[in-house]
Amino acid sequence: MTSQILLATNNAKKLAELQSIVDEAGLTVTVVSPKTAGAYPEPAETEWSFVGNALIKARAGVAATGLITIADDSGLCVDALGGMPGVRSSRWAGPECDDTANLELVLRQIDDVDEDRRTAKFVSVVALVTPDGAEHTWTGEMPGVLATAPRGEGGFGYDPIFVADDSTAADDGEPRTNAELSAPEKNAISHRGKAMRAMLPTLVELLGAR
Ligand code: ITT
Repeated sequence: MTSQILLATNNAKKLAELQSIVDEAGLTVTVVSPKTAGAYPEPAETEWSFVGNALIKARAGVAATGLITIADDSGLCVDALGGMPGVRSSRWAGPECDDTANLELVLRQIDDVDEDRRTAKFVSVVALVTPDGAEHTWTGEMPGVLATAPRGEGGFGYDPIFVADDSTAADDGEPRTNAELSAPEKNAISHRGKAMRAMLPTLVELLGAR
């Protein structure tokens, strides 16, 4: 029997990333989104930690659907900005702003920062909450540096300005941003890929026990 789990995200790009990681692991599980599970009010992300916000999202999903629920809270932590935007990543340029406005603001804020100090990391916390109230979290990180201008069309969010330490250069030797990687290349080294893969054994165990 195929089990259903909920991925509590309204970010379509994130959903696709999470879905492909579950698929790659060969799990016989149908992953549903809040849209298909029956929309419920999006909870406010009121915590100042990735763990706190990931748990808020996963708990809301379980409460609304009764399904085992996975949620991700993630963001970009820039060393020269004291670790911000961090949990504020999706709203850095204001509540109504889009990915382009957010990344342009970060670029302006570190305009005068020397190349060797433009270090940053993506962080993802994946939370899994079960209908009987068990809660688990896993953290993944992707260190890298910030480019001086956006490059590439793939990914989402801050991907066009982020060059991961584990990314391989293009054929001409130029470093590639996350937005210049294929989806499988990004998943293999990403913060969310790492956290999700760490979560899979627990998911397998839970589904096996049902
Ligand atoms: P949900 O809360 O519905 O999952 P969201 O996009 O609002 O969707 P977050 O609150 O976790 O998700 O905010 C994550 C933000 O961090 C996201 O909007 C991007 O700006 C940034 N971010 C996270 N992971 C990223 C990635 O892999 N590539 C680029 N930017 C990323």
